[in-house]
Amino acid sequence: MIKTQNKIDSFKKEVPLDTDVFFDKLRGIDLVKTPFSIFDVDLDFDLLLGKLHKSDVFNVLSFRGGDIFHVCDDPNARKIDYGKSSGFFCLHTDGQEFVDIPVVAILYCVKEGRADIPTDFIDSVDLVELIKKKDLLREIEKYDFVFTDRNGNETRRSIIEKHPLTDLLVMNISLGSDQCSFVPKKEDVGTVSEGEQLYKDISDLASIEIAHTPHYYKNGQVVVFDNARFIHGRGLKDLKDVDMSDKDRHLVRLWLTYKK
Ligand SMILES: O=C(O)CCC(=O)C(=O)O
Ligand SMILES: [Fe+2]
Repeated sequence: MIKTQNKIDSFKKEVPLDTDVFFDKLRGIDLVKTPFSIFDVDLDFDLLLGKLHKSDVFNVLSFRGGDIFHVCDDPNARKIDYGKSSGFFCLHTDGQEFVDIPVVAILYCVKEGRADIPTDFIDSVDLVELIKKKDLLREIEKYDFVFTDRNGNETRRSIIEKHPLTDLLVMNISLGSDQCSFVPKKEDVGTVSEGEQLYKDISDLASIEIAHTPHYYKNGQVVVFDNARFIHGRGLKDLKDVDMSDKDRHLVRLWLTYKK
């Protein structure tokens, strides 16, 4: 199995960068070679957003009308509003409701809180390899992945897809979520209950057999990752069954696509 850790070459402490320098680094990232980076930044978020909007490289993808999303506890949130709760958050690709999912995802730590609840990352390329090794590819091909948003709108996509920037096969999905399912492509090729079982089996493979890389935040840290390749969640490996919560944790999430 390919170990995710080997591909993360910037798991090193850096002197805090200022916003201009961080923006230049962000612009210079070759996401194919470096799908995951961590920076310590003395960040002026408005300045960064202004630069991104003027950039010839990126588009900022808005979510529910805003450019940024505050990942922090909100007492009025529903159970499935993971980003607004401080508990467990299942494995997912960000922005599944978009046809072109955000390729670059940024998580910026405003407040680390208790600092022992990580965002856990897995490489979906590892998951595809494991699926091939277990001879599950043909079974998977009978089904589509369906994501149902909070208003009941469905997004349907292939379970395994070609990465938008490379020929790698990746998975842009959520696993272990009540909002998602594997649905037969055609009635005569698979059944609903077999699709449900397969979804559960793949979720188990991803949570147990694939290497997870946890990232524990420190204030001011920015994680930049290839969201078309890495799947992530909160507190997955060790904390999943614990009643964990961190009301002081505050991240800011930002999504980018590349200009064509
Ligand atoms: O809080 C985390 O660790 C992850 C948050 C996240 O994945 C999201 O808001 O999309
Ligand atoms: Fe996320």
